[in-house]
Amino acid sequence: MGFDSLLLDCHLATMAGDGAYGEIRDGALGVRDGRIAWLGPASELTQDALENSAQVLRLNGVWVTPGLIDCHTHLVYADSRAGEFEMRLNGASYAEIARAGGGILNTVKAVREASPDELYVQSLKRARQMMLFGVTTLEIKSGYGLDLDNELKMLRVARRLGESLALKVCPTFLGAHALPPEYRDRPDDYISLVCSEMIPRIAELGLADTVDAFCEHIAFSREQTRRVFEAARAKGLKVKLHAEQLSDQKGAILAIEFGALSCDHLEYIGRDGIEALAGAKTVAVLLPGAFYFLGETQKPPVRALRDAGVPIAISTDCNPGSSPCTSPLLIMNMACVLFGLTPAEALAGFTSNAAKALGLQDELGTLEVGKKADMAIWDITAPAELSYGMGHNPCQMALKHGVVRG
Ligand code: DI6
Ligand code: FE
Repeated sequence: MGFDSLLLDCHLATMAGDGAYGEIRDGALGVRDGRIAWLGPASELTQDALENSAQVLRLNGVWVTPGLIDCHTHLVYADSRAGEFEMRLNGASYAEIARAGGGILNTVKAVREASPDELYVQSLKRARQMMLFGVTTLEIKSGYGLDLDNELKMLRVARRLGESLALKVCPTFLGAHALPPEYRDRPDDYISLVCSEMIPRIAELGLADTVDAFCEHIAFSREQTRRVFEAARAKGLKVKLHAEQLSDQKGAILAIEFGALSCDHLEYIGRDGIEALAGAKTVAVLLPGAFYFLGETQKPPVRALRDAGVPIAISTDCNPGSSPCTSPLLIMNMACVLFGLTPAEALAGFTSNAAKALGLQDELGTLEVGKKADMAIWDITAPAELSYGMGHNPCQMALKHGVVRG
């Protein structure tokens, strides 16, 4: 029996099995019903498969990887924050700008003023740029609305992106991202709103399956974060956390207590946090774009995480304030150069481990029989070239559920 699609004349970086990349040189891959039905050395293909496949893609010796998964983004937003970039280069810090009512709150103002269509059109451009880099799955957080209607508006825009593009969108509710101006000096009241109104409504509408929070001295405390997680758990939603980005709040330890999918940033995580991660299934998501863009000097403890066997994902953190970036490949390069990841770890960070960070490892993230046939095709001669290039894009095309994306 033939396949719906057969990829020939290519090398596969399966990101599963033996070797850093799970390489199969001179490989072939067959797709049936949107899933990988067979893969292996081309020499082992049957004559029947060669003759009876509906579509045969001859790829001229390029590399095939799992479609990239960007597991932490704030891609839905309005307007840029180039003005703050200038302020920072004139001496102001990110935290100072935030305390003065700028930063995240500037984007909150812009998002509140934007119509759903405006927000969609601006975000669509960024989603399309990501897709040009072989991204097939994208997490998108809310968190620039900070009231029920505007958080719902953001989550609906995220859903609309997933419906209109050949892209899987995983929506996350990040109501506890910053304190909105109308709740100034009343953070506990705002957290009550998040817990008793926003989370139940979003769960009821099915607009997000995961809840995130920003546990930081410029955002919310560990006790406030705990309340958010309890409300999420009560509605059967999963949790993850912006943890230890600017200081060690012991947020990761709390998140692990709630079975978090991931703890993200982690520049300031302590020994106790690493130990907690070591004993958990939680993924460490590193965001070198924010580290770079904010001129941070404290690096996340990559070696300790690696030695502890913690799965490491990486992500663009695409957002207007700390990482205005839509290139996963640039982030892979930064992860290697700035954090010391190997190119194979960087690719795992955008594939197999990114899938784990979203709880999608049974469906996505590696090239294995039975998984969804989401793939990116690269004009490179070795997988390390993906991390090696700076600001390049060798992506030739991507397939979503086995279908070549236009
Ligand atoms: N940490 C970040 O890096 C982003 N959010 C967060 O909690 C930044 C968001 C922004 O500055 O707009
Ligand atoms: Fe973030």
